[in-house]
Formats: sequence, C-alpha cells, structure tokens
Amino acid sequence: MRSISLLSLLGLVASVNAHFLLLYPTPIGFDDDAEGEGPCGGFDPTTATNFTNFPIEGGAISYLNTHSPVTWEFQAALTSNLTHWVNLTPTLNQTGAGYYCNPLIPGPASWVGKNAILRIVEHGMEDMKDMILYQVSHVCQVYILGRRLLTS
Ligand SMILES: [Cu+2]
Repeated sequence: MRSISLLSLLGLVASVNAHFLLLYPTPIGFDDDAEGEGPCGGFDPTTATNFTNFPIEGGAISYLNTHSPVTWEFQAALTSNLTHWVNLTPTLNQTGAGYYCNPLIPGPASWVGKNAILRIVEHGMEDMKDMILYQVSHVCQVYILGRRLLTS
C-alpha cells in the first residue's frame, strides 16, 4: 500500500512541523529548532569532518522542501574565509513542497581543489511571518578531468 506509507510519511513531516531537510551533499547536521539561526542553521562550519566531492562544473544538491512558495539561495564559502558567501546561481523561486534535486549547481572555477562550505538558504513565510532557514555541508570543490568548462 504505497499510498498509505507516503501519507504516513507526510503526516510525520506535518506533525513535527519540520523545516526543509538537506539530503545531499550530506549536511553537517540537522537541527529543526536551530535551522533559522544564521549563518549555518545552528552548526559550526569550522568543524570539518565529512567532506563531499563537489564538481566545479556542476554538482547535485537535493532536499525535501516543506514550505511553498519559497525562494532558494545556493551559496558557498571557502573554509579559509567563512564570512564571504558567494552565490552559485541566481535566486531560485519554487512552488510546491516535496523532494527536489538540482543536478548542476556550479562552483567558482578558481576554487578547484579547495575545501568549502556549501550553504542552502530558504526564504518564505511561516505562521504569517518572514522565515529564513539555513543548512550547510562541507564540500571539496574538485575538478573532474575532461569536463571542465573552458574559462580564461
Ligand atoms: Cu518550517
């Protein structure tokens, strides 16, 4: 009974009133209560333990969104400069809750081989108030041979 298990999953999400959940790259952690705290949703971005390879020419970001409509910012900062967040794409508008994957989010070309923090920021409304939420992952900005876009 696939529809029943999906409904019970949705019921679980609704009953804990969860915010969005970053699925990939693996987040540093998830704290629903602290997700609204900048810069990293209640986590310390200097505690680097679990780096994910993230191709410079485009890596995947997937998440479970629980709010609609929302806007997303996909950002990154080098671990050597965690106060300078760079937008990886234009702001993305999204309508509808559910699972999403953006398969080709590019990294800055000059960051090849460097460690960075990927940050996903969601803007929307919750309980009639402005909402801003954060989740972060550690990523290595890697260069995949033969697939790099030509830049000067
Ligand atoms: Cu929420």
